[in-house]
Amino acid sequence: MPFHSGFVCILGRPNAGKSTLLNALVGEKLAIISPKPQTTRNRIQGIVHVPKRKGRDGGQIVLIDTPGVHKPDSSLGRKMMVEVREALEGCDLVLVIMDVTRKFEPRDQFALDLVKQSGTRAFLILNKVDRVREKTKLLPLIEEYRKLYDFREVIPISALKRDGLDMLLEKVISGLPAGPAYFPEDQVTDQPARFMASEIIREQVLLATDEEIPYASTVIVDGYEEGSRLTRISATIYCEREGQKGILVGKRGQMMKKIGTGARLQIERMLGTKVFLELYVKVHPGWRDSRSFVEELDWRRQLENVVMQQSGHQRGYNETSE
Ligand SMILES: Nc1nc2c(ncn2[C@@H]2O[C@H](COP(=O)(O)OP(=O)(O)O)[C@@H](O)[C@H]2O)c(=O)[nH]1
Ligand SMILES: [Mg+2]
Repeated sequence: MPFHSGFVCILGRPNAGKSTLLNALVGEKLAIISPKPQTTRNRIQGIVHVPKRKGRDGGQIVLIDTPGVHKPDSSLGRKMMVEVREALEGCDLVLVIMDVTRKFEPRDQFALDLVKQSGTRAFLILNKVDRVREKTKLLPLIEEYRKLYDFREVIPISALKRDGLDMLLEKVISGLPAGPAYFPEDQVTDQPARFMASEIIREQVLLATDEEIPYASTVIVDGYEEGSRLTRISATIYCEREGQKGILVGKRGQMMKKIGTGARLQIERMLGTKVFLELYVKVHPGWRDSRSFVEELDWRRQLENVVMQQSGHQRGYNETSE
């Protein structure tokens, strides 16, 4: 039996459950989750190793979680949509995920249009079926969606309760071409631990704050020293206004303490070491509209810069040694 592999992109509007599905299929928490829309800001690659079973081929799915499809109104929003388009490019299959507790809206059409433009094969994933008591209610919904796009499969699931995921994996694997394993068996993501730490801190900010703060906040890890027993991390939470900073710091630093403790425990679990976490809060007015700052937040870009600096350094050395 052949080994199947390929790139599979999860697409859908904000809050449909894309990141919950990625984490459930990979079996590890790679993407942060919150009830607030636009939690995911960059594309996240998770690797699902599917063992061969009776009646099912084995394979490797490189799953790509994306920011929610929306009409952007800031540099950050535009960058998020670039991430969506880059994820769609060159993937073998798209999982269009819809929240069955919500009505079809123009925003959903926008997601479908993106798939149409890409011309990629797509499955329709109806998520949150745990919230629907009578499953027969799904039938008219399925009919309606089938008219909108020629989906190869329609699969009802609950990402949260892990219902229907075996069926989904089976269909995805058989929908992928025969191919090699792209990643070693013990690897579940390509995200650097340093970036995942900043996301874990951002998740604590999202969970602990309300109104504008979740959207106006971002996190950059400034220092990261991993040891065998202790990892030292210093990070800055950026917000847009003094008032937001006041709330993030809290009375006598209470809020900072809450965010810091919550994040530290999770980072310790991820790394398997003790963590010493130092947090700062800074105001950066209008950062969401600063293209250069938004680019700075992109870990792929950060890595490129490191490589460029290193090769620049190398050139300098060669020139003087000649
Ligand atoms: N009831 C229910 N809630 C879900 C399910 N999947 C996701 N959620 C919730 O929906 C919210 C958004 O989930 P998230 O994965 O961050 O959505 P994303 O914006 O599409 O990545 C969170 O509060 C999740 O707990 C599901 O299958 N059932
Ligand atoms: Mg998400």
